[in-house]
Order: sequence, then C-alpha cells, then structure tokens
Amino acid sequence: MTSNQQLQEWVNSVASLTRPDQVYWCSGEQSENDRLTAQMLESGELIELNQDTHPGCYLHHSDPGDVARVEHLTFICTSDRDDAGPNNHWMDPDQAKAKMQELFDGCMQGRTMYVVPYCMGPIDSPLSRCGVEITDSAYVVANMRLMTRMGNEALARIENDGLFVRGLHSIGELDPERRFIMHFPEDLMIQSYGSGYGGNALLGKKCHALRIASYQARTEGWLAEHMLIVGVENPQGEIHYIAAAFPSACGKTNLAMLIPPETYKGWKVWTVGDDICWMHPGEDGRLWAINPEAGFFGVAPGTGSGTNPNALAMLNHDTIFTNVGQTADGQPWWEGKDDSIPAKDWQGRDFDPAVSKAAHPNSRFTVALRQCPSYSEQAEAPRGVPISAIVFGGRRERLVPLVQESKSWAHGVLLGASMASETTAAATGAVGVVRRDPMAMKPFCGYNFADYWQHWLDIGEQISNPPAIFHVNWFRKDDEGGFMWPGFCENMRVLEWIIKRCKGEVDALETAIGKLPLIDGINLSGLQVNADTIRDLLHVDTGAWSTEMDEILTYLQGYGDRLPPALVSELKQVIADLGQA
Ligand code: GTP
Ligand code: SPV
Ligand code: MN
Repeated sequence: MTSNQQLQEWVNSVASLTRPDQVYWCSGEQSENDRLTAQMLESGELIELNQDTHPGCYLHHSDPGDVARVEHLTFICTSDRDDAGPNNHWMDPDQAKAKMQELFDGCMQGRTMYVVPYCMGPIDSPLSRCGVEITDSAYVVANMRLMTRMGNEALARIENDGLFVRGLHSIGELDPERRFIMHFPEDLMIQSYGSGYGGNALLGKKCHALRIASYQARTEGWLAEHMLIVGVENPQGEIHYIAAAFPSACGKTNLAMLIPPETYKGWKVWTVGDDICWMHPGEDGRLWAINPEAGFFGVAPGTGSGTNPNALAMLNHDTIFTNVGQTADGQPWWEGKDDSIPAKDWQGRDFDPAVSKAAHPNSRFTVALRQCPSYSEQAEAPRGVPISAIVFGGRRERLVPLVQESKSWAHGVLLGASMASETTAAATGAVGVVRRDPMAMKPFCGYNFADYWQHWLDIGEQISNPPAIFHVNWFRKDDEGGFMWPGFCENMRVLEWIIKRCKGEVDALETAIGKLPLIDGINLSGLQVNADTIRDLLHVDTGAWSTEMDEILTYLQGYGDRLPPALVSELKQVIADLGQA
C-alpha cells in the first residue's frame, strides 16, 4: 500500500494482469529477509552453505540455461527506431508492449508478487533516482536488498517526490524462447520476462541504472556510465578519485578494491563502486560521481588471495552465491579461490572435471558494499566525489599499450568510442571474440551511440575543469599466450602515473595515438618485469595502428549522419599523424 496514487494504480493493474496469489510490499527489514530466506531454503531456491565458516551465506543454482545476460533478447523500444541506434536491438513500443502483455497474462498464478521500492544512490542525495521493481522471485528480492537501498526509505522518497522508474519482472517459465528484456525509455519503464539471472532480473542494475538512466542523463545533462569509482590516497593523505570503464568481466571489481603492492608504503585505495557511476557537472566545473548501487554482484572465478584479497575477505559472511561449486563441507568454491577441493559443481552434481568446471565462468557473489574492507565512507556522500581521471580499457591481446593519455577531451571521447574488447562469459554467446564496445556501454546504452558521443562532447564543452582521460590494457599477451603485465595489485603503478599526469608531475611522450609514459615513467620498483617487456607494453606500432584506425573509422561511419563531425575530425587527425610518424 502506498499514498502515491500512480504507484498504487500501477501495482493494482499489474496484479490484475499477472493474477498472483498474493501481493507483498517489501519493507527491506531484517525480519522480512529472514522470513524470505527461510522460505527459499524450504523451497530449495537457496542452499545453506557452511554456517560455521560462512555465516549468513547461501547458494543459488540458476536454471542451467539462464546463467548470463542475454543481449540478443534485450531491446530498446523508442518510438523512432533511429533513437535506439545501430548499437541496440529495437522493437516498436506498441508491438513490444503487446508481446509482453501476452507473456505476463496470468504468469504469477500460484506465486507471490513482490513490490520492491528501491533507491539508486544515497537515500538523501539529489543525484539519486528511485524505482519500483515488481517481481515474482524471492531471490530477486534478496539480491535487490543487497544491491540497492530497498524498502521503506525508498518508498518514502517516492511518495515525497513522486518520481520512479517502473520495472516489471517475472521469471516466467525460464524458457529461453519466451525471454525478453524490454526497455521503454520514453515511459521510464522496464519489462523483463523469462530470466532470473543478474542483469536480466535485478532491474535496478543494468536496466535502470544504465539503459534508462543513460537516456535520462542525456536529457538532463549528466552521464550514467559502466564504471567503477575508486579513491587513491597518496602518502600525503590526498585522495584522487578515478572512474574507469571496462567491459563486463574485464577487471572493474578487481581495480575498485586493489591493495597497493608492498613498495607503495602509505598509499591506500578506497572503494566507492565497482560497476556503475553517475557523474554530474558540479558548480566548481568538475564532474561529481555517485555509485547508484549499494552492493557488488561480482564475478567469482579468479577471485583469490593473490588477485583480490579484499573481495575474498568480504565473502565469508552474509553473501549470496550464484552458480559456484561447493567443497565437501559446504563452503563455496570456484576456480582460482584457494587450494581447497570442490566436491559439487555449479549445478549441484558431484564434481567431475571431465564434465564441467566446478563454478560456472559467470558465477557471481552478491554482497553489501559496506562489507568491503576498502569501503569508502564517501560512498554515502550525497554530492558524490570529484573525479580527477576517467579511464577506459578493454581486453586486448595485441596492439593496445599498457596506458595512454588523451590529447584533449574530444580525443578522450574518441578513445572511449574506439574501445574494443574480447567478449567474456558475462553475456551468452561466443567468448574471446574482439568486438567494438565503446565506453564499455555496447550492451547498456539506452539510445543511439552517435547521440551519446555527441552528449559526451557537449559535457566536455560545459565543464571548466574536466577530468583527464586515459586508456589502459592489462591484458596484452606474449607469443606463448601468457599475460605480459602482472596486473591486479600491480595496476597501482599505472594509477600512480595517471595521478601524476593529472597533477602535472611527470612528462609524457607525445605520439600519434596519445601521450604515453616515458620508458622510465612507470614506477617498477620491487617488480620482476624485464625492460624488453615494458618497452613492448609501451610500443606504438604505427602500421598496425593505421589498420586499427581505418577499422574504427569504418565502425563509426556505420552510425551515419548522426555521427558527431568533431569525432570524425579527431580520428582523421590521428590517421594523418600516423601517416607522418
Ligand atoms: P562485471 O561485473 O561483469 O562488470 O566485471 P568486472 O569488470 O568487474 O570484472 P572483474 O574485476 O570481476 O574481473 C573479471 C575477471 O578478470 C576475473 O577473473 C579477474 O580475475 C580477471 N582480472 C581482473 N583484473 C585483472 C588484471 O589486472 N589482469 C588479469 N590478467 N586478469 C584480471
Ligand atoms: C555485467 O555483465 O557487466 C555485470 C553482471 O555486471 S550483470 O548484472 O549480469 O549485468
Ligand atoms: Mn558490469
């Protein structure tokens, strides 16, 4: 029940369409969560993990055919097809609504319909936005409670300012043939049917905080981005905040909670967010960022004491695991965790390495942000944190250097628009194929990329003190297929260079593709990497880059008339400079 009449009427109309046994308004209270957990343990939706080693931790097996985002079933339904752009699948809004109406008709019979009010961002921040997700999945409710500010306080905010995004979700029959993730940005509405997994079902995350929010951000003059937010504190106690966009499963969570290497005495890294960043121009001409989320939905495989000890430390209590394996004594297990031995795989079968990995490659943990040892108190700051640098990056085996800085804001927008990365298990489909993924937003931009790049250019014009823009690549490989850069905590060395560049404390080499570290520019003390490797990591292969730039030009031209001319001239300048190099 609510005093907001529009919300009440919408809930009533959804209930009469979906015909649940009961309608339940979520309060977000601990007692409610305890009740839902008990019910899910009873129904088998959750499995209790070892409560001595992992108090409050549970495991969920999703349907084996429902383990990742489904980009081919995700649609942006704008009245004009060109507003969705070549970067999105489009469906006519009326047609999409009719299709979804049919699917939702009676789909909650025998089920409870949960009404989940949530706030994306600190509850008292003017930059935050609210939504309501209606769902028939208790697992979704439990996840939304960790991932957002969910329940009474969010409802109070909605009743106060009257604004909310409407998200309707049903797991349906979990039939991939009857699965759609529909977005109606013009109506601030999301409809998702047939999946119970991650970004398909937790509608506050990718659907609201990226696809709908990016659309809103364009009309309102801000940016909604697939970025982590991290504070880097130097020994003098100064903190610089960095926002970084890497595609799914390309290292955001890891960078967001990095522990500096031994030799970095006095340096600290503070985590504000690991996946989504909303940035607003501030009165001081800087960009100010909030993390709209309250939790992590992070990739489990590869999370170990050598790679991400902060993550490991927060996962031993009050965590929901999805599609990981288990040890014989009921502890969660995944590839790369530690030297314990899995007994069961991610489908609950006896583990047999000949049959499957123990954990699904896209298995995940859901945990509150506050549990992170490097949690930043600024994560609750209503005005957000000021951003000193924006970093783009992808998984590139070849060509792309360890780090480069843009020559200007517009060139930085080109660096973002030119991003490409090898695909990962975060979405269904082939893994390891290089694809263009501008700003790591290919699956998440709620409108035409050409308009989005223009919006980025406009924001740059509007702010007097813009962050510097960089591009990084932790994933270069040698001829034997090994990673050339140690990555993980050693990425701190690149963050240091970035901050020094922002402060004007270190010189850079100007090249056709951007500004690179001088050969001794990156602090390598205490690191076992040979000089040739570093030279390779910072080498600009002019011929190969000319080919890459031609490909980028062809890609960008696919956006036709709406492509910002300023972006094309930036690119043509790089091509000309490469020709002279
Ligand atoms: P999403 O949650 O899907 O958006 O992913 P993410 O960008 O947060 O990626 P995450 O940090 O979870 O890392 C994904 C995978 O990349 C994990 O298996 C990591 O171990 C691996 N990874 C992260 N950082 C590095 C790095 O610096 N070097 C190497 N080689 N691998 C890394
Ligand atoms: C991603 O794929 O980028 C994720 C996981 O962060 S999901 O929430 O499933 O989108
Ligand atoms: Mn993500």
